[in-house]
Amino acid sequence: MHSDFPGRLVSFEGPEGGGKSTQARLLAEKLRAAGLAVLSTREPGGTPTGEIIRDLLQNDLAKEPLCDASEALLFCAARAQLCRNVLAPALARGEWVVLDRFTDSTLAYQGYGRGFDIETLRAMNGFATGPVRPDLTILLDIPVEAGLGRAVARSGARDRIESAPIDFHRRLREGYLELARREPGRFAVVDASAPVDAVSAKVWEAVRSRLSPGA
Ligand code: Z5A
Repeated sequence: MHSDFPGRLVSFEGPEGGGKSTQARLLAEKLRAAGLAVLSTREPGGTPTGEIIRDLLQNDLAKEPLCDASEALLFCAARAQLCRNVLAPALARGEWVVLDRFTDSTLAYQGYGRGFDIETLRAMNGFATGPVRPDLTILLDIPVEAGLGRAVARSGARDRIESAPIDFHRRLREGYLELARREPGRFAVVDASAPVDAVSAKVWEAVRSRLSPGA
C-alpha cells in the first residue's frame, strides 16, 4: 500500500556502519540512470534548521548534557522541518526521495535504545511527518561490533550516540528487526555484511520488485 503522493519515498535504516549513506547514493544513481527525478537527503538534516539540530545532537553544540526527552523531540523537530518544507513538495511533484534514516530511527534509537514508549514515539513521528511516509524501507542489518568498527574506521572516533554502551546498540539492532517483522510489506531486510556491490544488487532488487521504478 503506497502513500497518496505521486512520488515514492525509500528510506534506509539500520545500526551504525551498515552502509546507509553508501547505498543511498548508489540507489539514487540507479534511479537517475532510469530517468527518474530523485531527491536524496538525510536525517537529521536536509534543511538549514535540520543541520543546526544535527550539530546539537551529534557534536554537543550547546555544551550541556542533552536529556533523552530533548534528544527525541529534536529529532522530530528536524523531521517536521524536512517533511513540510522539502519532502512533501518533492513527493507532490512526483519525485523519488531517497532518505538516509527516517522515522524508524526514532523507534529504534529512542524507543528500543533509550527506552521510551514506542506508541508515544509513533505519535510524535506522525505529528512530525504529516502525510509523508516511506513506501519502502531498506533495513541494512549488520552485527553491532562489525558496524561500529566500520563507523570508527571511517571517522576515527565515536560521536555522542555512537559512544553509548554496546547494550544500547544491541537493543536497537534487535528493535529494528522486530519492526521489520511487524511490517514485512514495507521493510526489506538486507544483509549489510556483504561487499558493497552485493548489497547494492539486493537493494536494487527490492526496489524493482516492490516499487517498479520507471514502469
Ligand atoms: N538518530 C536517532 O537516534 N534518532 C533518529 O530519529 C535519527 C537518527 C533520524 C545519525 O548519525 C545519528 O542519529 C545515528 C542515529 C541517530 N546515530 N549514531 N551514531 P549519522 O547520520 O552521522 O550516521 P549514521 O546514520 O549512524 O551513519 P553510519 O552508521 O556512521 O554510517 P552508514 O551511513 O551506515 O554507512 P556509510 O557511511 O555508508 O559506511 C560506513 C563505512 O563503512 C565507510 O567507510 C564505508 O566505506 C564502509 N562500508 C560501507 N558499506 C560497506 C560494505 N558493504 N563493506 C565494507 N565496508 C563498507
